[in-house]
Amino acid sequence: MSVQDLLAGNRLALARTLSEIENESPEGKRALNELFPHTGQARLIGVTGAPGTGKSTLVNHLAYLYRHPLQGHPPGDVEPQSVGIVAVDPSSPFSGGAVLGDRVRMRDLAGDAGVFVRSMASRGSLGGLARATWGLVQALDAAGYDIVIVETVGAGQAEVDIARLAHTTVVIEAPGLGDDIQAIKAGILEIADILVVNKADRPGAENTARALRGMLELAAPGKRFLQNHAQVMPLPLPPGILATEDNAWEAPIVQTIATTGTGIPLLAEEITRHQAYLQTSGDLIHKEKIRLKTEMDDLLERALVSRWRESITIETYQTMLDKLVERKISPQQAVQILIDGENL
Ligand SMILES: Nc1nc2c(ncn2[C@@H]2O[C@H](COP(=O)(O)OP(=O)(O)OP(=O)(O)O)[C@@H](O)[C@H]2O)c(=O)[nH]1
Ligand SMILES: [Mg+2]
Repeated sequence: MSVQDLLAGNRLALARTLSEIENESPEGKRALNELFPHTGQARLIGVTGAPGTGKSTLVNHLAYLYRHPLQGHPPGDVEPQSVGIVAVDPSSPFSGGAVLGDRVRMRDLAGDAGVFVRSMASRGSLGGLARATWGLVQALDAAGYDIVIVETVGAGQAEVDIARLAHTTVVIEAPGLGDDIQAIKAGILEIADILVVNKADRPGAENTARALRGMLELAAPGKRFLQNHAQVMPLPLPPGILATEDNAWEAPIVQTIATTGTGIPLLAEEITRHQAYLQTSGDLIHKEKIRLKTEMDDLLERALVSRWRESITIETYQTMLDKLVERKISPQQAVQILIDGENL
């Protein structure tokens, strides 16, 4: 079972490699190196939102639509697209029996060779989760899935980071959760390329949509910035494209009923429109650069910390901690000494 098998479309090889990547094993790391030149082809869609807003149900319908394009008519996709799904979904994993039994569509997807679903329990550090998700997405991309969808529970910065892996980020709200305000707090609106008000069959959907529209209008018009942590990068436009408010992407608001599939073709249409926008505006190249920079920086930080750890003994570290507690040195001085490797 090798990377070659994975590239040739062997599902078992893919499943095993995904486990190695998730465990950050040496085999997993090796596989990622070998797979990397084969990545960069898939369309990456992030779906995030508060718990229970209907993300999994919606992702299923969306995947179903990509598999059966003639029924739902997403523009541009006449051929069925293969779909890889990563669900970072601790509360209701895709593989869970109850969830599977719940949904007809899901059973339809289960037997489909053009669909690969991987759910990942949230464990360990959140940074580790983002890193593992990145790896899984790269493997599915290299395995040739046309579309890779990542579902995360939008709760904090780590989820925002995970969502940032995507070319198109879909943020899901539902009426009556009172989470439109929370969404702002979590910085989630900032990352939304498309906003969905799911559970449009429930009362209050109109109000939620209206509240979101109000918030979007309050936000700076003409979003010409890609946010990367605290750093904001202005986007130099490719030649021939003028930075006017006309060609800036404005996040549309789509109302859906994920349980019946209502509104999903419209959502697919908006996703296609956003991805066309990324191509023509030059944002795709910038997103790609920022994505790769984020990953490299993260790995660099980890590598430097572990290299540093190897360079000092636990005794040195402990002594420094003792001095700190005794208030003989300040935390800044401690760090200085530990990094410079000065004798104590
Ligand atoms: N009425 C109604 N219920 C919905 C709709 N979409 C999803 N649900 C229900 O909402 C519940 C949660 O749906 P999920 O798809 O599991 O939501 P989720 O956002 O993936 O949940 P977590 O992964 O646990 O955060 C399920 O009982 C769904 O059947 C909808 O459009 N209308
Ligand atoms: Mg879910």
